Amino acid sequence: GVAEFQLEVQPERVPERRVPQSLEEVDNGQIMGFGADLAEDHPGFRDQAYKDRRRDIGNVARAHRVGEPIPRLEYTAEELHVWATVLRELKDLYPQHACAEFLRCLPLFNFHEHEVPQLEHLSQILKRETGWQIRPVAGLLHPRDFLNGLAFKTFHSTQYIRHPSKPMYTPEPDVCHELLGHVPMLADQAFCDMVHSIGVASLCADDKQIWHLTKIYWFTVEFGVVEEGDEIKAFGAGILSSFGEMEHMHTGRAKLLPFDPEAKQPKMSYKDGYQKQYYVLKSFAKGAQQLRDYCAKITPPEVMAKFMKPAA
Ligand code: TIH
Ligand code: FE2
Repeated sequence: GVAEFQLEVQPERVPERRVPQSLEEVDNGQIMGFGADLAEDHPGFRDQAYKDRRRDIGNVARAHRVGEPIPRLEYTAEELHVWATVLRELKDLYPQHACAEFLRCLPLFNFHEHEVPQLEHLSQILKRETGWQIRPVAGLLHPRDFLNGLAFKTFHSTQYIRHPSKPMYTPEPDVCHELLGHVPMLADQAFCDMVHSIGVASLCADDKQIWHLTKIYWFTVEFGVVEEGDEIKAFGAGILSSFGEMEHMHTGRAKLLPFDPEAKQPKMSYKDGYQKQYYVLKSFAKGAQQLRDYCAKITPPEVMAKFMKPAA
C-alpha cells in the first residue's frame, strides 16, 4: 500500500538518491503509518494477539527477495472467516457498482469463500495477463518506494488481514483490499498502462511531485470511478474492497469531479472515513493518455524511452 502520512513535513529522505535501475533497488524496508504499533483509532489497537500475528506475517514479507516465489501463508480459521465475510458481501455489490473491466477480470482469479488466495498464485496470473507482478510488503511503504515499484510493473501487497471486529471498512490496506480491490484491475491492460505512467513519473520526481503523484494515485487507483454511459462505476480499490465505501458511493453524497492530473489535487481523507469526493475518469484509455502526458512533462526523455513502450 501507499502511505501518505506526514509526507508534507518530511525533508528529502535521501538527498543523493538516484533513479532505481531495478526492482531490487526499490527499497521495501521502510514501513510507515500503521506499523506493528497500531494507532489508537485502529480496530486492532487493543488486540495483542492480532498485533503479534501481523508482525509475524510482516517478517515473512521482509525476508522475501525479488525473484523468489512468495511464501505461502496458512491463514487461521478466524482469518478465513473475515475473508469469507468480506467476499460474500462484496460479491453481491459488484454487478451493480463495479466497472466493466473489473467484472471482466474478476473470474480469472476464481475467488471463493473457503480459501484466502495466495499472493504467488495471483502474481502468476497477472504476469500472464498484463506482465505485472506482486511483491509482498509488511505494511505501508514510503510513497516514493511504492510508486517507484509501479514503474517496474510491481504492485507491493500486504498479506495480513483486517481486524475481525470491522470487516466492512479498514483504514489501511490488508489482504482483502489488495486482492479484491487491486488485483482484478491489474489484469486489465489499459488500467495497467495508466498505473505504469504514475510509476514512471515517480522515478525522477522531487518530493513535491511525489506528493502530487500520491494524490493522483489516491484519487484514481484507490478511489477512482469511471463513466459508463450515464452512470459511474467504481474502479478504485478502496471502494471495491469496502462494502461500506461502496454503499457510500452509491448514495451520491460524495461530490463527483472530472479527473485532471495537472490540477491541484484536494486533501486525501481516509482517517475520517468515507471519501467526500470521487474523481471521474472518461475511460481507462483516456486516463492512460492523460497520465502519459503528465509523466512526459516531468520525466527526462531517456527515462521515458527506457521505461515506456512507444505510444500506440
Ligand atoms: N478502506 C479500505 C477497505 O476497507 O477495504 C482499505 C483502504 C483503501 C485505501 C486505503 S486503506
Ligand atoms: Fe490500495
